[in-house]
Amino acid sequence: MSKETVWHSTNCILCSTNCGLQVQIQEGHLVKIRGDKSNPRSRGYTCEKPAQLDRYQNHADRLTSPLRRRPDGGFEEIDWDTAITEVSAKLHEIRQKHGGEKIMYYGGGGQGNHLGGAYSSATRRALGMRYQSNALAQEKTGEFWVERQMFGARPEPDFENAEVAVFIGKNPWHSHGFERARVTLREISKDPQRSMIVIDPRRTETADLADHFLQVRPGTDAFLLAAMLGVLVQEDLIDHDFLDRHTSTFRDLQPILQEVDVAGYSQRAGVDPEQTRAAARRMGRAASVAVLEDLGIEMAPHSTLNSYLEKLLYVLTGHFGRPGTMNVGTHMGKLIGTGSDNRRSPVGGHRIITGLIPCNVIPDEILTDHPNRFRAMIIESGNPVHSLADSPRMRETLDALECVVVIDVAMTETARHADYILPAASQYEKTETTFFGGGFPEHVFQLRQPLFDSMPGTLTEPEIHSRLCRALGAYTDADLAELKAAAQAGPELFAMAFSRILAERPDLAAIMPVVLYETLGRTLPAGQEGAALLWAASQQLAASEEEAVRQAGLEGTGAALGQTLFDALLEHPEGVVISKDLHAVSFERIQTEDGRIQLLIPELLEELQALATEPTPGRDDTFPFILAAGERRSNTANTIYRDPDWRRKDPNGALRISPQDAERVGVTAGGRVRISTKRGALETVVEITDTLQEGHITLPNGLGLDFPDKNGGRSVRGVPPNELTSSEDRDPWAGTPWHKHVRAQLEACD
Ligand SMILES: Nc1nc2c(c(=O)[nH]1)N[C@H]1C(S)=C(S)[C@@H](COP(=O)(O)OP(=O)(O)OC[C@H]3O[C@@H](n4cnc5c(=O)[nH]c(N)nc54)[C@H](O)[C@@H]3O)O[C@H]1N2
Ligand SMILES: Nc1nc2c(c(=O)[nH]1)N[C@H]1C(S)=C(S)[C@@H](COP(=O)(O)OP(=O)(O)OC[C@H]3O[C@@H](n4cnc5c(=O)[nH]c(N)nc54)[C@H](O)[C@@H]3O)O[C@H]1N2
Ligand code: SF4
Ligand SMILES: [Mo]
Repeated sequence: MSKETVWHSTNCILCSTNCGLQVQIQEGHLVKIRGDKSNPRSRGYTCEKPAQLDRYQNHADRLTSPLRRRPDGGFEEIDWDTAITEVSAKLHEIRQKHGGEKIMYYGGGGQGNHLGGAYSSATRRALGMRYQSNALAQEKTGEFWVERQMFGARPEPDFENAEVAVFIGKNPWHSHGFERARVTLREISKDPQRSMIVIDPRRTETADLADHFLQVRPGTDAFLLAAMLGVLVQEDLIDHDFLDRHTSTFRDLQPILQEVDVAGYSQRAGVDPEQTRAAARRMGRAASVAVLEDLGIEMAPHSTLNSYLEKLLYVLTGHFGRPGTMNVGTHMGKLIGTGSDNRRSPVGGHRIITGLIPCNVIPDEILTDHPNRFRAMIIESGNPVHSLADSPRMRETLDALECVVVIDVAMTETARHADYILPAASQYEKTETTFFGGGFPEHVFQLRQPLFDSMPGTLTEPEIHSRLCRALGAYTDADLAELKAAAQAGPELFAMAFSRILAERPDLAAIMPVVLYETLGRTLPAGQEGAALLWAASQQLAASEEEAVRQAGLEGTGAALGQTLFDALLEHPEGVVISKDLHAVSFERIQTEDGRIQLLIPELLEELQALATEPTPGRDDTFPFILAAGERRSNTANTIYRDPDWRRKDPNGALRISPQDAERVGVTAGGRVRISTKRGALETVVEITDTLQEGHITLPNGLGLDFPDKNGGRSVRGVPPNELTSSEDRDPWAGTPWHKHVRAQLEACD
């Protein structure tokens, strides 16, 4: 077979579902792309977006040399030795002057690349860094905070087997968030025995398939969810037996929900109370319910409270620990940044959740003369200037730092503000993986193999971090000599030497990923050295979940089982079932103090009770519209595709508006409007749609990237949403932004 017709297994990196792909490659290009039927999780499924993945792999703004900022503001190419020497010297100097904790880490992985972030922990330890953040701290930290208190774990929905599927502020038709989303949505929609409940202000593609579509008024979900809980309690649709066995404080929660004014709260949310009742009854009477919340409630007022109420919905009805409900799976390694943490941010004292500083307060932690302010940042696989609230202020923030180091594959809006840019090999040029949820009861894990050699001038993140650690003096060849020899001698000897040496040498334990890379990694096939870290993750999973791993058909005990698992990952780039659970194990994985689900979060109960007296917002004549700034559409993929030509339909990412509003503003389809908020103003084209309610307008996410155009210059197509958002509009508990609820004004342009 000639090389051109070989199908290679890999996966899609455009969203956290990470569907398996098969691709054919030719001269550095991805030329054919299809779903991978041998991937045990996605089983051949894909959406329309990966067809264009060659635009990620090859484009005009790929970085191919380390760059250093010149005094005049431009960049100059430097060689890697110079880059590593200067970056490590500069960061070391900042550590000497201000302390390592004044260097902040941002990013560490996007939708498909988490090995870089895992390896960066070595560099962070070598520099004495203590603080980090990433995009999760502008969406999921409120939910994490709630889950940690209620379960000490992160339950995941089983829609494939659910009788009732509930989506709250989530449009899985476009954004996915679970495997084979469209297949499952269609199946539920077609089956008269099953139902779908969608809570969304816009009649989305998912809402069109729903049996119960609650078209909530933007930002009022807390009222609607409280009303649904009210129905459950007031009509006694509660699973008392479940609550008796797995919780202990329902009697304290019950009177609060008993008092909820179901009709009043529904009306406040713009929903007919009978619809609220019907949806709650459907949940209460179903044999199985699975629920998924997402940005529509996480990036809106009461965001953390919303997450709490959403979880109460399925707990009070006992939909946990069974097929078709919510379950707790195994984990391979840790999702980046999920360290347990009660710390506060060093300047503003903001709550740090799962180890992450809220994204929205990063500028406040830097743009100040407070002695604890951050002085430098390493930004890896993240584009905060574009993706975090208030882009103008993010630019000012980066410019205020003494040193910004960016590790990315592309010249991004963020990289433009760096002092040093270190170009990374792309996700198809190195071994890579993701630690996003792998499924339940079967957990599928996929370790991709490189499809291409690294683009000349680039290095993989494991190599970059290893070189930085060496330059910082964190290890020498002599330190690693014994482990290197053990790695050559075979897996058993390596496993023994590794445990012994890391126990004796805390300095090496601190940079464990790099130690593995330089020892075990060097014995792996070329391009796969970075997989070495998964050896440790495999050993850890085999030790902590031996039964579940063996149930997946992997053989051995102790370190031998870990080795079998690791070998399976290397041998099966299409993905491997790494553990298989019985549903009841979900209860054992609850990690609260008494092992029961905690129903009470006092701070949030106070916020819930305060809804009763929350004033209805008055009309805002300056900014009468509610803008959802960042909607997932079939042609958005965060900022992973930078080349705007990948969008054939709706190339400019139109602003969506209802027919009534369009008429009032005086704009017709394809016409232009000026959209302004308290933060900024920009012009864009409009799309008129009856899926939106009056007063609600939406802009896509990921638009407005700076890219070379056909005239040899550079241009920006579409609206970069965060030119319009403000960092102070955020949740009081988790600091998550209210991007779905930006007050705005529109004027027609001629
Ligand atoms: N096509 C595509 N898919 C993606 C991505 C992408 O860029 N493009 N990005 C991925 C990422 S990083 C994420 S986090 C997920 C996000 O996935 P989603 O959260 O599903 O995406 P959004 O479209 O941002 O928001 C979801 C819904 O919230 C609704 N909404 C707005 N305001 C409110 C409100 O006040 N209440 C309620 N109940 N709903 C509201 C919107 O109408 C929208 O339908 O998508 C992932 N998948
Ligand atoms: N207003 C508004 N803002 C939003 C949202 C919204 O709905 N509204 N959505 C938010 C959400 S949910 C998210 S998740 C964020 C996403 O925003 P970010 O986390 O900032 O980033 P991504 O666009 O996913 O891309 C991450 C970066 O990784 C780089 N990259 C790709 N592959 C590699 C690699 O192999 N190595 C390295 N080192 N870099 C690589 C890409 O070039 C890109 O710069 O945006 C958020 N911003
Ligand atoms: S659902 Fe997500 S991972 Fe799957 S093909 Fe579409 S964009 Fe890629
Ligand atoms: Mo996200």
